[in-house]
Amino acid sequence: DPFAGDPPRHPGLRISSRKPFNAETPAELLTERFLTPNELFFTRNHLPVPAVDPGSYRLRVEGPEGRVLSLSLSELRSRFPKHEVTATLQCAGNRRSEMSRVRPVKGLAWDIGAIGTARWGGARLRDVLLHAGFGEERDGEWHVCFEGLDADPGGAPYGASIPYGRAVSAGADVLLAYEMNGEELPRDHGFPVRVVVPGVVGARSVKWLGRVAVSAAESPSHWQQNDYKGFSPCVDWDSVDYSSAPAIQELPVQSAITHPRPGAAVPPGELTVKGYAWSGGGRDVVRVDVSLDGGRTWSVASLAGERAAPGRAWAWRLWELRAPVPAGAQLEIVCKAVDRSYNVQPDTVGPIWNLRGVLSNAWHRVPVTVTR
Ligand code: MTE
Ligand code: MO
Repeated sequence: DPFAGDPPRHPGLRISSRKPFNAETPAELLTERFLTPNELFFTRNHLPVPAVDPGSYRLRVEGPEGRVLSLSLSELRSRFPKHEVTATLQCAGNRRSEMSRVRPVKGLAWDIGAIGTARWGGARLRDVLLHAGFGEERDGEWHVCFEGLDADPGGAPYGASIPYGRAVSAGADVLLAYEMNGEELPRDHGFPVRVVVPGVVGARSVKWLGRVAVSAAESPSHWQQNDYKGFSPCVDWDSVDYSSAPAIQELPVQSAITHPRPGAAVPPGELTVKGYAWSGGGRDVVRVDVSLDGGRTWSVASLAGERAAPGRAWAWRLWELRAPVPAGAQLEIVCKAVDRSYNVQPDTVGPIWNLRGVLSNAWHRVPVTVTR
């Protein structure tokens, strides 16, 4: 069993597959805290968790003109300043189960919990690339490719890439992280070193990082080339051409209701609706609208937490709305967020349906009964 060496997991996680291990944070726990506790943070593994010995671990960074940098964990910690970033990671497939209710899709049946927020600590990728001999600018199109130490039975590692400009940008805050919420990275989240690309789909934040290379082409990995792309609802498995669509990087604006849960019965009086909202690319969420009647009338939710520096809003906003609800009412609670660029969420999921069930960000709708 290639998964026999996987680490133990918290029993509170909602499991969507055991081998490889995939599990999400239960919705009601998502907004209990601004920072998601490590043991409850969603886990998205495509392969067995590699056993990495921190003493012999080396990160291979391929510099210009064939020069290779090999960094031990202690060198990564001591040679580069530690930088900390609070960032939300979201899987491209978060909320896929709503999409598969329209028509079946291929992928894990995530509810709203394939998202979480942590305080990540590590070296800036920028500092490591500059140390390896790369410059701030590079003419032409370049990509920084990452390889994990996890590999499929044929030996192909998990891999992904991001554009060079994002990788070297000081403002993009891309990390080679060795800490998560003040602790060393847990094994499921990439011990000893992972990439964290704030504002970008989780798939590019490569865990168990083994190799960094700069290339004129995007990562040749299956997960960069033939997965994690969006398509029209008219595209099916016979007609799909993965080379025709760009790899997902920055994610669209997203929000969801964590409390109450669909189908719940709530007492009459004052109801507190809670949820999260986030947008990709560092665009801050400027407003969350909530409706209790399926979108006919709206109220503005209050956003908790601090506003981030412009263009660097990497973390979600938790929000809350208190409203009186009459005995016996049938509510359809809806939320929708607006980001700094005035991007909004689509009202229904049908028109954004796609065969892989990614980018599912329609208004979140939660039917609830008020008891008598
Ligand atoms: N990195 C490696 N090496 N292997 C993986 O399977 N999964 C990716 C990304 N990095 C993955 C990986 C995907 S699709 C997501 S959404 C995030 O890791 C999830 O990170 P987490 O498990 O720490 O939440
Ligand atoms: Mo993902």
